[in-house]
Amino acid sequence: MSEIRTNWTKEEIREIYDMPIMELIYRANTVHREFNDPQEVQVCTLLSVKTGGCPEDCAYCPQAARYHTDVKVQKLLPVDEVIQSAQEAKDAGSTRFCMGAAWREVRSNRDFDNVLEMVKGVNDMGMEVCCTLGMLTEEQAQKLKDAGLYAYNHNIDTSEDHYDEIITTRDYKDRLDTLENVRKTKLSVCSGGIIGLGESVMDRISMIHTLATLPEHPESTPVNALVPVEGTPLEEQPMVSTWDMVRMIATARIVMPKTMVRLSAGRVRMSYEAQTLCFMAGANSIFAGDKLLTTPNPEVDMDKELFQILSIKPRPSFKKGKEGVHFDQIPSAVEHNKTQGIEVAE
Ligand code: SAM
Ligand code: DTB
Ligand code: SF4
Repeated sequence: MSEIRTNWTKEEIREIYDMPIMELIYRANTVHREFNDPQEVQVCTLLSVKTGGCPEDCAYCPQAARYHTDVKVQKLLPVDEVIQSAQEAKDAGSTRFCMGAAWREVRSNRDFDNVLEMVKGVNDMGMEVCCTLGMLTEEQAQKLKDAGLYAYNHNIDTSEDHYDEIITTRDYKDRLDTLENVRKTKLSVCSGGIIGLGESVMDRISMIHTLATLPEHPESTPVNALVPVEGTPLEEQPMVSTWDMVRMIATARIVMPKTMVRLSAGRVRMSYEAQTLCFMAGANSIFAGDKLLTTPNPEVDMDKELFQILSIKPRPSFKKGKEGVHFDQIPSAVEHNKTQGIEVAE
């Protein structure tokens, strides 16, 4: 059995990233099979519950108020509308529902109280609930957890060195502090980044190194390919190649064997064959639904067809690792799985 290590060096990670691509995919797939069911892929749905008007300056983001994009500013959605969307996502086969807000940070106010209601409602439906709301204190993380949150997404986005080229309105340490606050409450941690921001290969290695040397690996790591949006400073960035996505996913899989590696933004421009290579390289999670937060994603029917071709089965909610030992913190959801006839080991 390969070891779970948090002491990787950048040199070791670079050696993995630079392997001949077929060797890299083979190694990543071997690690993947050791720790995960290779036929199982997690299906998550994203919903932007508060869109646009964000005060931050993330150079990739269509929701930053200072850039002139087509995104229409929308205040927080009503709770019942969000629950309705979660129900539709569940009916379409999603087991994780991720709510995103174009906020710099969580403010403890009426909007936050409404988000807590949304979390409670979606958790009661038996879905894993995830939020991505910007920076968070430990106290706010605890409130979310108490409401039934399962995971919190906060990306480091790129390397510490490249970070200042992309975001100036908060620093790298703020991001790591939020991850630490989330970890302290024992919420599941989701953190990854984006490629195609004009970073070097060493920046990519450095980003993976930061994630893989956290005291505990994130339970999920999204690998996003930049979706260049007109009006943002990165609108002219060239398309990320499939080979680069495969290298990132395979490297993340090898150094963080148990982590759910999510093939995230950018899938809309990938063929079935390109996505298949990503699954072989160890990706085991996707966002489904024809929209991410504000940009397009493949049609649900296309994903269904791809899953059929590859005999992939969606991963049930609240499952932890290959053996299917589920998280013990949300009993109502566990009960739900049983009533749905989803087999989970106790
Ligand atoms: N405002 C919160 C924050 O920044 O943490 C949550 C929402 S934010 C949109 C979530 C993540 O989406 C970002 O950290 C970034 O990794 C990703 N993202 C945003 N725009 C993107 C784009 N154009 N292409 C790829 N990923 C993007
Ligand atoms: C993540 O890493 N990717 C998702 C999710 N976490 C929140 C967001 C992708 C957003 C892509 C641009 C958009 O649709 O606005
Ligand atoms: Fe705001 Fe998040 Fe977009 Fe940055 S990534 S501009 S914080 S919504």
